Amino acid sequence: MQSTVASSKRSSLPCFHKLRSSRKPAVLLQASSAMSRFLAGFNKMDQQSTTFFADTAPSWLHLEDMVRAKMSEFGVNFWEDPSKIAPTNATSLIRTFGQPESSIRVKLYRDHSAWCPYCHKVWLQLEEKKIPYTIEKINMRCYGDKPKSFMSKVPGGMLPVIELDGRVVTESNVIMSLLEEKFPEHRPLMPPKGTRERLRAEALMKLERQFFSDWLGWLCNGWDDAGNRRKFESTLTLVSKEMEAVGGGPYFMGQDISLVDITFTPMLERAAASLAYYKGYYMRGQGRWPAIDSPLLL
Ligand SMILES: N[C@@H](CCC(=O)N[C@@H](CS)C(=O)NCC(=O)O)C(=O)O
Repeated sequence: MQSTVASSKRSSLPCFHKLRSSRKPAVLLQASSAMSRFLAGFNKMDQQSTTFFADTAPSWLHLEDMVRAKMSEFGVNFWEDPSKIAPTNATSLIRTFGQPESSIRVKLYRDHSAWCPYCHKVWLQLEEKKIPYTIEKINMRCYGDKPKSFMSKVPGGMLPVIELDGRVVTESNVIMSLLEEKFPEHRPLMPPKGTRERLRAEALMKLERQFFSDWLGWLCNGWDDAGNRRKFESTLTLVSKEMEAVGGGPYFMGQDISLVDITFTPMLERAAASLAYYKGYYMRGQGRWPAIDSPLLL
């Protein structure tokens, strides 16, 4: 097998050099010797049918080049201060967007594993608007009791929650409207009140609830599978058409991202994954809903 671990040049990346050590961990050595024994036996049994394969995973050096290319694409240095400057990731606990920490007014309580789609919406909004914030991760109930300090603030225990200037706010839609209202200088994500665009954006938010209900109506029910699937597909057709309705998209409101996209994205993403897993159904890539196939919706 071709080795893909580049060991000649020492990595300048923090942590990466540990992975490049030429010594394989014991578990890998055991696995590779078991594999040799297996292949030897396999070879003896049937010389003709032995299959060799190449390891096509990119080398560490190639991965490093890919990271560098992304850094210049985003215009940021991921290694400088990952939690503050780089694009967010599931381990970020503070996001300042280059502002002083003393300017942070928002604290987001979200679930540990980034499962909760409602937390995901608020998270996307904070990122898109570049509002500085800190994060406290709270476990979902299925992992046990939530911390007392959290329950004393939010007796219902539901996520997401934000603290804005120390005030506790629950319910994702309430939180999102409040963030729009309190941070108007940070990229507005809703059209102004009283406009036709605003009415359309509000109607699309209702369509998201319809999509959510038809997705779960199919996913979670064993009865009338064909009927529930048809209902889901007809709502998905509506969603896809709306995504292209203004100048062909790519966003619901046209060229710019809005709260409508932020509201739909966590649900579309989870619908695509869960239907593939539980129903063997591929929502994306059918060519039937071009907007849903868009690379913007990863
Ligand atoms: N209507 C609420 C729904 C939030 C919700 O359902 N949150 C779930 C997680 S997805 C939750 O906190 N469940 C409690 C738990 O499992 O710990 C909102 O929009 O914020």
